[in-house]
Amino acid sequence: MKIDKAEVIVTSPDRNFVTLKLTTDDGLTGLGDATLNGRELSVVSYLADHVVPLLIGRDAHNIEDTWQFLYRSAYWRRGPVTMAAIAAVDVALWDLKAKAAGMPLYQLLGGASRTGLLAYGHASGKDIPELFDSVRSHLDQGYRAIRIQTGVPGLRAIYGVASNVTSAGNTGKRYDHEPAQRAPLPVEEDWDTRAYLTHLPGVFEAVRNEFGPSIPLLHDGHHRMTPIQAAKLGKALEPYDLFWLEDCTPAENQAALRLVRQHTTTPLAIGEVFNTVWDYQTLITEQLIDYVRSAVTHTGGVTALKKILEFAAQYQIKSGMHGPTDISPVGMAAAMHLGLAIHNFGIQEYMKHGEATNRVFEQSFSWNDGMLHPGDQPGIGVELKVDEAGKYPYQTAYLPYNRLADGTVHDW
Ligand code: GCO
Ligand code: MG
Repeated sequence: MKIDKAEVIVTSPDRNFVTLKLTTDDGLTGLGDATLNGRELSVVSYLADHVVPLLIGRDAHNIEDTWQFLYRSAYWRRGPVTMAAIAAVDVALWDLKAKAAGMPLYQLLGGASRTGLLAYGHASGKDIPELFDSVRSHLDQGYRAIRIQTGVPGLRAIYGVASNVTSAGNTGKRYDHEPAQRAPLPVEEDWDTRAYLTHLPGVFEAVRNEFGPSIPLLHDGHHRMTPIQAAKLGKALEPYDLFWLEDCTPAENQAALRLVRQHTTTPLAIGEVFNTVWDYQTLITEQLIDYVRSAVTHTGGVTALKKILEFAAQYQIKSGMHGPTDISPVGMAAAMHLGLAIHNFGIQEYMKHGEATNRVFEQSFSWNDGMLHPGDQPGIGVELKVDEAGKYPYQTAYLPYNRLADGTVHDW
């Protein structure tokens, strides 16, 4: 099974997606997601200019060897662009191998360890009534676990708050800035950590009073706090029994989590911007986190993320794979197969893609009663409709960024 053709396909149905499509000499095709939100074209160039020429003629069965070859031979290791490119090759090869075997990918990863994957969705509102409507709409859609984000009094649009609650979760247009702003410059938002820390515990109190103690609730701090602020927030949220507090501090300083951990029993999730096991070394070995947030798409593919999650399992740390709409249906499918197979699955983030995206990517996963299942098609179960994809050319898009009241740029 030799690789005959490798194409990098860019399409922008609801937002930009980068997909690698491999075709073998026996006519099988495999897909991998290489979407790096807001920096998509760097991965396109990395793949098309530097990786595609290396793939032609290679044995598609040798996944581990290809992974090691792409990682080690480049000399310049790690980084989001490199690891997204390697991830795309890796997932496309797993898709091919599973198709060749006539099995869904999860079977090759050890078979199913569960019947389905608990998923969480994103509820948000500029104020509490709007947030409650959004929570209700997510419960109606079947979600059994819900992330809670709200506006903060005195601040304009902020991270994670949808502009149109009724459409959240089914159009792909979740927030004011989603899809990543299709504009030549990034949108500026404002931020005030003190106002946020004062406001948030009351929001969780209100949600628990309205919706009861049993529903798992999550929150994303999006890297905005210092370690001591994060420790304070974790402690303040303890009465509301969160499933997790995500990205409470900028994740590149692993040692910062020691301080947070000493002060709170609120479970911690980190890692959507990480790209190798080295980003987790201290966090895992010192048990400073409870959930690994890495996506297959940004962490070198199934091959690499499976190893990270097996390492984490030795420390009773579970998976909580990143799954916003900027992970394409190809990346989501790969995550579902991996999540079904590993022992230490925790939860899967799941935001529904828009209709145009679903027309471009034909999918076979199921969503029933708050649980995801990748389906039983051979491979990962996603096919790219090239004609549909061609209708949506790339559009310049940026994520927003934020500044404090005095104009200082803050963490995004
Ligand atoms: C999440 C994330 C996303 C990111 C986005 C950036 O927890 O889902 O924080 O909303 O902001 O993926 O590309
Ligand atoms: Mg996040």
